[in-house]
Amino acid sequence: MSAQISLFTPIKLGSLELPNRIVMAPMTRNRAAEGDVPSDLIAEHYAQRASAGLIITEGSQVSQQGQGYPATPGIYTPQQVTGWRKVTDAVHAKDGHIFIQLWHVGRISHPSLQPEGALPVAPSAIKPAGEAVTYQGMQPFVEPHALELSEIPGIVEQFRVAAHNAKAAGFDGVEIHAANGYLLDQFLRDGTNHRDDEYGGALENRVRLLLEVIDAVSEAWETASIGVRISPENSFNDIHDSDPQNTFNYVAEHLSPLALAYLHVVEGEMMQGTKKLDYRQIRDRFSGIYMANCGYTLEKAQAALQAGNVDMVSFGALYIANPDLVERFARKAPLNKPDPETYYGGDAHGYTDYPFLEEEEALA
Ligand code: 8OZ
Repeated sequence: MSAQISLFTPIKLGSLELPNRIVMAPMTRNRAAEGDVPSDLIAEHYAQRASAGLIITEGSQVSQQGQGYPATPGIYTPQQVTGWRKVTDAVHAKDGHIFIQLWHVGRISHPSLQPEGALPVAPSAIKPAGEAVTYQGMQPFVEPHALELSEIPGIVEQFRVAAHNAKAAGFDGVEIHAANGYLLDQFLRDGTNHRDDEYGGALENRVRLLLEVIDAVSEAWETASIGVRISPENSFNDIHDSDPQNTFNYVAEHLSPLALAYLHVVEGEMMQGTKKLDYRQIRDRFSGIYMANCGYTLEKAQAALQAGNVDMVSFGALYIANPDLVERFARKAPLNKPDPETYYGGDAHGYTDYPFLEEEEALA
């Protein structure tokens, strides 16, 4: 009998030996303390989920300019690094593994969140449809400032410094957020990138900033500890590409030689859960670990692994409500239902108070 690969088959990720292929997906929860510092509550939340093969933190802005929502934790001040150190210590104390997601939102911000009320930055001066989430409530997006060629090294520098900070904070690796309509994705997709310099137009140019960021991050981390997240067809944050299959086949092909930790792919429309592209084409162009996300269940994940379509699977909403998702999957136990009312902001309720299976059994 040939052993079938399953979610419970260990996997080597760079120098890490992960006990399973179940990943906690990065999720914004807006619970950082004053100064956008990760708190003890955040440390408890992640430590509760340490049995995941890998935890990827919520997006952590690489600068104040990179912030687009209230109370998201940063990775650019000494206090934030100290806060994240508590998180990594708490996860490591439970034998978990944790990467931090490095995030710059680009145009998905608002002057009220920016240093000195400045305009958010983007590849081109194209205003997103919709509203920004601010401390004063929802406010219409503004037309962003199109980055001058001379300003682009400053963006790369923000990621370089953040990568060093992530090392000081004790993470096992970093994930570069190039998905979901944020800055790096705004460069990749032609709906938001109308530049006519070496960062726009041809695919070779649109992928340039991502490659420069990876290069800068690899000053602090070997590439085997750097993951990249993309979302080829996700329209969240009013983004689109005229030829997503070709664009992201190209991205996968050009990331492949870098020997990254993994390529993390949001397969489909994040909010609707629909899927149109052929993700096998992307997977086949990337020689490293392919991590899939978007609407996977235990059954779908096992089938995708066995078909050879994926190597690891990340779970979002299921991880909000089930700190012991690994055990629940292993025992095919019932799952707690997440409450969308407590996703963004608030306190321990809906964050660290979802029950573990053993607590439920003790009460039964
Ligand atoms: C939902 C709400 C706020 C942020 C992403 C960081 O989509 C996010 C995000 C999602 O990557």
